[in-house]
Amino acid sequence: MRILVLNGPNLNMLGVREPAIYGRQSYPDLERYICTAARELGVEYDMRQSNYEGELVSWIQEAYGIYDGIVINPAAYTHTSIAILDALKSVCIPAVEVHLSDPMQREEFRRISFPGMACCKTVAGKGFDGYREAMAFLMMRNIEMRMKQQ
Ligand code: CA2
Repeated sequence: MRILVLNGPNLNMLGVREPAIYGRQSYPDLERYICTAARELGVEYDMRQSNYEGELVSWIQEAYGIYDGIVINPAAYTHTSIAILDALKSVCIPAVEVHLSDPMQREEFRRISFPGMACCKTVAGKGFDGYREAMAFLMMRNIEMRMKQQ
């Protein structure tokens, strides 16, 4: 089971500003967290962050045939990016949307998620643990799909 973990714009700034919303932990802390969670779950993963919509789209396209699942926090592109929605739809890889905060409890403009429309699950407001929950969900889904195919 190989999972691609994608993070959108400004998430590399974690821990630098807005600790009340996103916590005090940094992006390298998130990388360590994902590494530990993946080892415990027994999944392989790659994790990438970009401030560019097109780069995220390209990584999603390149995931086709390589990864069994995508965990994506599109950050601000959540609320604007039909390009990321279309990319997720085009590769047909099971995807889970993750948000550190709960956008539904914040400003009105955060209440729509375009990429979320192509995801089989959304985990929001659980901080780093949301990524672990997303990976565990994809792992279980993968096992169930394989059992059905037998
Ligand atoms: O809660 C989330 O994970 C978000 O995806 C984070 C995005 C926001 O636009 C979404 O509505 C919800 C923002 C990521 C920016 O992260 C920062 C980190 C430190 C300082 C400032 C921003």
